[in-house]
Amino acid sequence: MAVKKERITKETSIRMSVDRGLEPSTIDTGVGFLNHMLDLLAFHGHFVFDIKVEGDLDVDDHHTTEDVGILLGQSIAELNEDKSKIQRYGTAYVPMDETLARSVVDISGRPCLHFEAVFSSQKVGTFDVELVKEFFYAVAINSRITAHLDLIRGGNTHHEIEALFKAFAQSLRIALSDSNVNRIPSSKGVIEE
Ligand SMILES: [Mn+2]
Repeated sequence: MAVKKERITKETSIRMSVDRGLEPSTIDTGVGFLNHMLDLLAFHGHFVFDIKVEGDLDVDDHHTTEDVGILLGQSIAELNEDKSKIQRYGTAYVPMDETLARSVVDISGRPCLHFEAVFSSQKVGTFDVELVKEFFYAVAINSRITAHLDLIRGGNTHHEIEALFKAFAQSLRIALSDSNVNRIPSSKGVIEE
């Protein structure tokens, strides 16, 4: 069942639908590079996104990027995956040519982001590279997922960011995939919602 959300503030108006699946996504944030990264995230994470944003891009890309992260995190949290069926942990290393990124996630119910990436430049096209951390922070906190993202080897900045998004997507897909064990993957017997 798709999670549908709307969020309207003085900075952004966002309409978003998030589902699991392999169908193509429809993404229009008004920020080309962010569209590209969200498309990768959906594709490699086995998500279907329908996202439409009207943001204050005359200021910069900050509010749009952060608010999409907030709503995406909330939506992922509300997908209501059956916790007794999921792997819970996911690890992925993803190379993008000369660059290498790693993402390790825990569907823990305990929001936490460790983000370590020294990017080779501050802009990709018109996109502020510092917004990558803001995006992942918003997703992790609002989805209540623990995520450790590391850029292990850098090079081209577009590649660096793309590798991080693909690694995060892969790790999330693994963590949400079927464990084939009908048991909550916690010795405590419960994963906080
Ligand atoms: Mn690319």
